[in-house]
Amino acid sequence: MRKIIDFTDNWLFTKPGEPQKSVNLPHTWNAVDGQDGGNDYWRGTASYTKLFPRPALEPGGRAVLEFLGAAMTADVTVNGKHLAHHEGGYSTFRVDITDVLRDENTLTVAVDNSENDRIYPQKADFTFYGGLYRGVNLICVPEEHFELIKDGTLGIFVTVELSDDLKTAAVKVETQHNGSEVEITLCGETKCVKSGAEFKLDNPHLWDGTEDPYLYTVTARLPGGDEVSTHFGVRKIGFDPNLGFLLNNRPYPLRGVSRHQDREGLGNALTVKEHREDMELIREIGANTVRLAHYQHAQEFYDLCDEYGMCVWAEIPYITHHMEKGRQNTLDQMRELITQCYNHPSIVCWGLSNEIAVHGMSEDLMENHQLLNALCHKLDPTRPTTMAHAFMLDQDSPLIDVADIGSWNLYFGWYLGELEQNDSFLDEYHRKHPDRVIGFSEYGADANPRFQSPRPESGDYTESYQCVYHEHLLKCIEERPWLWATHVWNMFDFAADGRNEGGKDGQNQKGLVTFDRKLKKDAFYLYKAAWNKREPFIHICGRRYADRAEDVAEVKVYSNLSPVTLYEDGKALETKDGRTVFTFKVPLTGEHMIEAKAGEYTDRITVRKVSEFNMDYSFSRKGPVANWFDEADFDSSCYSIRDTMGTLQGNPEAAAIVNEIMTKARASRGEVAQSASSNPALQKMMAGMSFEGILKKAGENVVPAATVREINAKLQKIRK
Ligand code: GCB
Repeated sequence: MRKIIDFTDNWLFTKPGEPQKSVNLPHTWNAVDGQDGGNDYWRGTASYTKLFPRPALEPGGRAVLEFLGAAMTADVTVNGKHLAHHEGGYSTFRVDITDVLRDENTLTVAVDNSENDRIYPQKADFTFYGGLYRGVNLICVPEEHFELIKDGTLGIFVTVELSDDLKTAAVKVETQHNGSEVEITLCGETKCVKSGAEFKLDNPHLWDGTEDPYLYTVTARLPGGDEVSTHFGVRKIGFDPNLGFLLNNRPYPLRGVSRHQDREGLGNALTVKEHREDMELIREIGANTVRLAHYQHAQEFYDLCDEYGMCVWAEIPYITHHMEKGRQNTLDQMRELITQCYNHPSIVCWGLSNEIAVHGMSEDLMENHQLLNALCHKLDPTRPTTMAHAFMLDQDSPLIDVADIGSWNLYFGWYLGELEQNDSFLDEYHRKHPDRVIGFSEYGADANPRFQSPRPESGDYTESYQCVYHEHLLKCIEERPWLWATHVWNMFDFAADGRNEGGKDGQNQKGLVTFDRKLKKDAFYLYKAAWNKREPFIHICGRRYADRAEDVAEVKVYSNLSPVTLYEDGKALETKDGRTVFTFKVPLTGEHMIEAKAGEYTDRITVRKVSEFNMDYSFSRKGPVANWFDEADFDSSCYSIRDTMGTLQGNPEAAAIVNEIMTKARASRGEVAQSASSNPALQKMMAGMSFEGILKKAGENVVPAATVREINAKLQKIRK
């Protein structure tokens, strides 16, 4: 019999310069400083020590320690003997300690998250927590047992081949063990074989996404009593340049979110409770896919994805910056990811890398990708490989062809450019590469729910702009069913120690839900209205925006119902038919109760008319920027600041005016403007931006309003 002893409690934790303390797992030493951009978090080597008695073993039995996640590097010592060194903070690894056991044992794990040039990730927009942050077990197995050590394997692999008509499935079960035969049982049928068996299922119950994620269980048993089991799903996945993703032969556009695993106050040291809560929120929004970024997540989470029918993009942390010395580590992390996650029906692809070419291409980088890609195909011929590309990557780059399918991270309308450029980028790319399977792996905008605006602008960190942004992006993805998957960046705010912006230190606030999971931002309800078909609801946006200086306020309602009626102080203002987003104009005079109703569902907020904009709502504490050119009417037969850079550059006279001001602006700001000259993708992106947008982003300090007026007056004199 296999015995699993939980090693959660009673560890002695030693961090240099601090008194020893006792801790329980899961544990990270960066639970607090990892989310505080003001103080750099601690990266170094700390150790965990645990005393334990000799476990009872059958004659010839083995005792194996299981580490579910040690970030980022671990050295395992038992009774003074160094037994293992493991690199990579996100995968399971196991260490056989049988030969050094005594009656009383001392286990020490030195865990290191310090900077180096070999182990991924080293440069990325998230905190690299250190610690034994998942859990540790001692597994005791009989002499004859399933493999435990090799790449953290479970010792059982299931591969399903489903016939084209979905009527029959061949289920191949392979096992790894040191015995001479094994009994494999599936659906009441037991086969006694050397290591692998094939079962046939007629009319199998399919694993069919969120609607019906049916799971089968297969068990393997050795005569000596060791036993393993795994669940699996019977499903067919397909990827088509025009139809997008197919599940069980039908188009099934994957629409969902990305998830980082950490949480406020806990860092990455989570329990099943937190994983379940995250899954509940992802289910509430109605997503059918999760990108588990940017590394291997806890097995519990992949299990939840299997259980609830989420299709998963799984990846390793080969991100942002290619390291010449990191090749072996990418291969190791990928081998472990695939070995440990192979049986999860939820996983539909393996992500090789994320925005890896942003610091430039090299032969070594290409070779690294080719090796990774070949490794994935060797270990798993059933799933395609993918990559997440930054928009700056040359669309003809040979890197794109390495993976089977691809995906773009686009932030037009947030970091750069106009919202519409997301649409045009994807359309042009699709047109130019009709044979490529294209996804949209990241898009998002930061929002601190404290900040609100009647005039939302890109870069203002308001909850209001996040809504404007996602309303556009939702439409963009709805109109493009050929996108095999789309993932909002991100479902949850997460720790990014390098950041200090938008009123919070050390956080990326692109989440639809806050870092503590307590507040669902308005944009959460936008997606819920579009995607959640199970739970009728209605939501009024702007509940944190109580003081309003406008005479007539815009009130937006998100709902999966229609029609929606808006009431002010009990009086019906208007009823609207529609889908997802319902926008109303509400006159304000004092304090008002605003109520929205659809059938029996209702939501209400209170707003107050105030004379001046409440500066607490503004991150910059300047209030919403009212530019004269927002309201102005320009002669459209002549050039104006409203034209795109590309249009303006097309006329030599207009170009001269624009270039003069851009040269000046470049001197004070504009990394983008500078690098644009050498990067065609950036040049193209700039050409699609309106001059007005660029001037707004540059701000008053760089180009004063009077100068903008002057430039515009000059442009308006040039006929198109
Ligand atoms: C990206 C990265 C992701 C960042 C995100 C952002 O492209 O892949 O790791 O967090 O952008 O918010 O800037």
